[in-house]
Amino acid sequence: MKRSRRLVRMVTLDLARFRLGALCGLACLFPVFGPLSGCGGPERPWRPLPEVTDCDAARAVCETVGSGVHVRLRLGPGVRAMHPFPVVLEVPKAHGVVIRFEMPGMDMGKNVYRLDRAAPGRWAGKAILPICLSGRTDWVARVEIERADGRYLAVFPFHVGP
Ligand SMILES: [Cu+2]
Repeated sequence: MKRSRRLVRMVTLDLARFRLGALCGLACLFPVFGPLSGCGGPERPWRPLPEVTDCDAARAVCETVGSGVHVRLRLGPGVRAMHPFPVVLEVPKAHGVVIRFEMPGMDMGKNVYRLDRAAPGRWAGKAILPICLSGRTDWVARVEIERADGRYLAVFPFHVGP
C-alpha cells in the first residue's frame, strides 16, 4: 500500500517535470518568451561572435570564428523575396539553431526559422522572405546557436536578388 502510494507520487512528479520540460522547450523555441518564463534558472547570455562585414551569405559561404566556435552560413541559391530558398549552417556541437531574418532599422515582421539537424555539425532548413515595399534588398541573418558551453549569436549580412 505504502509502496503503491510512493509510485503514484513518483509518476505525478515525473509528469510535473515533463510539463515543466515542455514549457521550457517552448520558451527556447520562442526565445522572446524565455526571459518571462523563468524556467531553467537564469537565462544564459548570448555571446556575440565577430561580425561578418565583407561577405554576402546569399552569394558565398560566409564564416565567423570566436571563442573557439566556428560558424559557416550559406543561403540559397535563389535568394529572392517571396521565394523559398535553402539555408545551410555549419557549427560543431550545437543542440539547437534558430535563424532570424531582419532588415536593419526596419520592421519586416517575424521571419524566424528553427533549423533541422541534417548531419553532425550541419543544420538545414528553408526560408522565405517578404518583399520590402521601400525597395531595399539588404538583410541580416541573426543566427542563434545553443551549445552546452553557451549560447552564441552570429550575424551575417546578405542581399536578396531581383
Ligand atoms: Cu524593408
